[in-house]
Amino acid sequence: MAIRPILCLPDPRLRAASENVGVVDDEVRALMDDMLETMYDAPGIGLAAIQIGVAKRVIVIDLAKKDDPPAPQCFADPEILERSEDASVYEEGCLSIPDYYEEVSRPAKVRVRFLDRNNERREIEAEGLLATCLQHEIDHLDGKLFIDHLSRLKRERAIKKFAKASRLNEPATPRGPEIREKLG
Ligand code: GNR
Ligand code: NI
Repeated sequence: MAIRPILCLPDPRLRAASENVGVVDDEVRALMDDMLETMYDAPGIGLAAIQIGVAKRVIVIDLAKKDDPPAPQCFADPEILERSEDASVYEEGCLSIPDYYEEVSRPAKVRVRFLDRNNERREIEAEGLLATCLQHEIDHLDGKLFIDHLSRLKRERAIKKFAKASRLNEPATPRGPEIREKLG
């Protein structure tokens, strides 16, 4: 098990589409374990493999409250089979977009087919935070981020904030460290 670095905006890998795994074997299980450890360390309630740079359709989620025992859930090759007409709004955040939170409206319920940690094909009907989290994570597998659901103005503000931060940290820029400090 290992905690792996989480990629942040504007890393282009976050925009890549991930590939199906087909079968949940020991290698995929090891990936799920690293993802859970990374997610708990962050901490977050969900993580998609691409957030640690692995372009495979694997997601982990744990919605247990702080003082309750852990309740890890692993999903490989998830597919949304059905979405409800009614929407629900949650304030979302993303470990790949640190310190940025906005309300997002999504279908309130989804039916999802997936392979579990034991490679068993399963189907769940999710609602509430699980429905939102599954959709947020499945978006990651398609290179989509929660800011893509916001107005263009809000999305561009968020992107701009991170573009600036990454320019200032870019070692290849001609700016010296003393100027970087002033700008930071
Ligand atoms: O930790 C997370 N919290 C969260 C809150 C509301 C909706 C979705 C999420 S997922 C996020 C972790 C993350 O970035 N997963 O991709
Ligand atoms: Ni996210």
